[in-house]
Amino acid sequence: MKRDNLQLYFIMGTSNVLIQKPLNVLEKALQSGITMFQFREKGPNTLTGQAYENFAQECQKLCQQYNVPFIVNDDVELAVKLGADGVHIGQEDLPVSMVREKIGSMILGVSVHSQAELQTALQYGADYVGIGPIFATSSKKDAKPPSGTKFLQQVRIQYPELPIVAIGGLNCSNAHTVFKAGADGIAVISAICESEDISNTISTLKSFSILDKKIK
Ligand code: TZP
Ligand code: MG
Repeated sequence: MKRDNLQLYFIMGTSNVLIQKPLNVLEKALQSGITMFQFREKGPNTLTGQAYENFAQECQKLCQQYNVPFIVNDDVELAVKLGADGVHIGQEDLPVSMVREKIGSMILGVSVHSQAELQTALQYGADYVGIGPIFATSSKKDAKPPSGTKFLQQVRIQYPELPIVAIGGLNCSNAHTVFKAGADGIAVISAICESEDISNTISTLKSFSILDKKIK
């Protein structure tokens, strides 16, 4: 994967979308220029069984149409079964080494909150790391307290080339702070799922990235 893929990383499951249809939100986000997608079916009233798998497959199909990597949160078996582009795991999931063994050369993203977690992720071949929650979030019930940008800044200085995505409470008003701190991109749920104008939200969020500044 390229660092550029992380520029605007959209994460969604059915529980994140209240008014519209989740697949419509995903399609609009793809049309508007998200650069990576994570299927994260968690929280209240989530799909299970065949409905869960079908929904994942529909999301994957849409991502393929727009040539955007389709990443599965936590569920390594599903990722392998569907032939996803990658998997994203947190610290409560299977160990990084074991996931790498199961997924071969697929993209592997790992959420890290400390040097120790970062070192383990890198040792076992994480392709990118997620750092956060930077700000308070209401999209993850068991989220750690907001960390601010300090750890992110440290990791960027330590590893100038490491693909890093920032997550947690990011929106059009604060996304500039994490790009400034060295993130390659931002991962968002509510900023897109709750937007009344997805296309405008996405172009604003992307405008803070150096990638968009270069072509302006
Ligand atoms: N991991 C850390 S914060 C978070 C996840 C999955 C939720 C991000 O959602 P939002 O709505 O962009 O704050
Ligand atoms: Mg997880």
